[in-house]
Amino acid sequence: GKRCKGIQIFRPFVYGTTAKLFDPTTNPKPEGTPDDHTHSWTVFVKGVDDTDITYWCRKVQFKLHESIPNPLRMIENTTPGTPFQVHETGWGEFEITIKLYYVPESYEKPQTFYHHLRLHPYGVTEAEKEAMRISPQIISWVYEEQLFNEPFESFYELLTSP
Ligand code: SLL
Repeated sequence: GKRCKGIQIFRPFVYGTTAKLFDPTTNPKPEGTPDDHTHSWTVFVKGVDDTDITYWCRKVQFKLHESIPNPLRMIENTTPGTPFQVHETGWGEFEITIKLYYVPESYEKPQTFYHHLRLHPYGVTEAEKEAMRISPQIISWVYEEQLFNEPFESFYELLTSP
């Protein structure tokens, strides 16, 4: 195939973590969770407002801390419009390596991002404290735009067909 010369296409997405402290009323600890685990958390990659991204993003690998069983998690075949995500429990913060794999039509190499799993509310504003009192979770989300530079013609069609 041929590349579309001079064309750049951006596709927005969101990635990040959401964590919740275990609490008997708001977030009870599931049976069998190790005693030292203090939080449940999720790391995800998804479309903005849960729009589908599976037409350009084929799968996502999350590399967790090596203290966690099976730290390499490959997530694929999600229903379009639902996040690529991993749920876990634990006690500590660490850097998560997120690797995006693109659809084969793109001929793009996988791309790596790094994201800090945030469990503790530091540096929060009064407004954020109030929001956390109502819905106690620690959110660390990043908005990103995936750039496809001079995409192949067949991939360009995939990207731009409704
Ligand atoms: C560090 N920040 O760099 C620490 C590591 C690791 C967190 C934190 C284990 C969970 C499990 C867990 O929460 N690890 O046992 O499944 O040394």
